Amino acid sequence: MREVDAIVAEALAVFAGIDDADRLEQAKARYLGKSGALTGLLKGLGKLPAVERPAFGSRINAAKEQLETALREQRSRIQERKLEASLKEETLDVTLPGRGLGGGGLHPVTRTMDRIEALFRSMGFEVADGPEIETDYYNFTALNSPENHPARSMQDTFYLADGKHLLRTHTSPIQIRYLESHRPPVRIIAPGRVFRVDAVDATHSPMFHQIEGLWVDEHVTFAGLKGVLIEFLGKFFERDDLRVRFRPSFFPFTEPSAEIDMSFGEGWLEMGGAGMVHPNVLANVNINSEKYQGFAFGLGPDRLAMLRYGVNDLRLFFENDLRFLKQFN
Ligand code: 2NM
Repeated sequence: MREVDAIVAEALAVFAGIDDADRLEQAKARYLGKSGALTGLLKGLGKLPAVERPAFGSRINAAKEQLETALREQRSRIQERKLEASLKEETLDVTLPGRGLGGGGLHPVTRTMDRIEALFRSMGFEVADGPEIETDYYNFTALNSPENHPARSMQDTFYLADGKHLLRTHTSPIQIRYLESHRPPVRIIAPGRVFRVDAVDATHSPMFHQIEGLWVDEHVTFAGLKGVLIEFLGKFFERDDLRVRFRPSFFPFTEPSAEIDMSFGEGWLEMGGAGMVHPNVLANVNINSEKYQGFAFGLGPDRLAMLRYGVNDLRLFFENDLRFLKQFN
């Protein structure tokens, strides 16, 4: 049997010479483990004369504690050295600026809508909003659309499965809702998404955008309508060679009605529709059409965006290919 002091001295020397955490635990097992050297001495305790046992036992316990303390110190020394080494090795300069996230940007149609809204605001129009899911009443009936009008067919309009709702086919329901809660003078634009059953090609999509305008007051005239639209188109396209033309047309909600055409240089482009609000529409929102008149118009922001940015295919706006969208920011 080896002397306790000799074992302790040996263990302390061994521990001090180890610089690896796993090997240190293995060394610990050799002295303090189940079949370790100190544990072996403790097992021999029973063979000693009874009077010597307490002193020997406490001597061994003191030795154990001494080794445990040495182990703790050596563990933290190993950890410290490891940290120092990795700090020396990994050069991390925390004072460098971060890489940052890629900057986002607004969609070209959103930018166009914002621009249109700003121009109409400068002419005294408020911006109104409303739901994309509508009822038959707000989308058609209140707008003087006859029960058998083809626009109401399943071929043209998306109906919800509940049989009560549809996806608005224009933003006019916003105007109706606004007129239910506001009295003239009313001067608003209603921008938003609209939905029609349409095959997708370079100029058609089942979802597109609209901005409708409405001005209701005493003495509102068709001449005023022409003035507002010519002013708007001139400011939007920033061109002094711009010509605007009003062609007779038909809409259930306006009378008279017109198509708005525009030209810079060759040919005419159809920009939207317009007209004087039909007396039946005013009656539906309890406005006396003997006293008040209104004009209304509808514009296609997707089309305006295509012309402004020189995009020849509407589908590019809704495919969300970043290679396309990144060019606008
Ligand atoms: C258009 C063309 C003509 C229109 C009518 C109304 C309302 F609600 F006042 F009756 N809002 N928008 C209108 C008129 C829309 O889009 C081509």
